Amino acid sequence: MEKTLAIIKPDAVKKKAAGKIIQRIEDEGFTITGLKMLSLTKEEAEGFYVVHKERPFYSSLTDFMSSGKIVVMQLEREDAISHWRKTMGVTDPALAEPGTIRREFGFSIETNATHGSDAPETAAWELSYFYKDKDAIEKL
Ligand code: 3AN
Repeated sequence: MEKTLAIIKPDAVKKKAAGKIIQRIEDEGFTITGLKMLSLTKEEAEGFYVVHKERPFYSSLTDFMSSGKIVVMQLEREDAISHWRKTMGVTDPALAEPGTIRREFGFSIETNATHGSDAPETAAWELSYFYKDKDAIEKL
């Protein structure tokens, strides 16, 4: 079974959509094998999104991701990475297919309700960021 990291972002937690999103995850056949609610500091959000460091939205994105509680999950399923990304829809909720989580619960390209790893290497790194070795970021 493949593993991926899913995050319910602060916008979706604030609008009380976390329960519906978790239900959808289970309906899609994922097994939730890790789940926790936490708040990221600005520095932790910067560490998580370090690949976007040079992007113009890095500062705003990391402010947003440290603006409230998030729900972090480890999901398992066959093709978990691609299936979770398909279930979320594309980054911009306005362009996401009807029926996807971002279309239903996202508000903007930044406040788009959920996160999902995009490849096996990223999934391994992102899971370790939250579930094993938080200091891994310092090695980057
Ligand atoms: P995805 O999460 O769909 O893989 P990425 O990896 O390109 O998208 O971007 C990571 C996060 O950065 C997105 N989930 C979104 O919150 C934010 N983001 C992406 N593009 C923009 C943008 N043009 N303006 C503001 N925020 C953005």
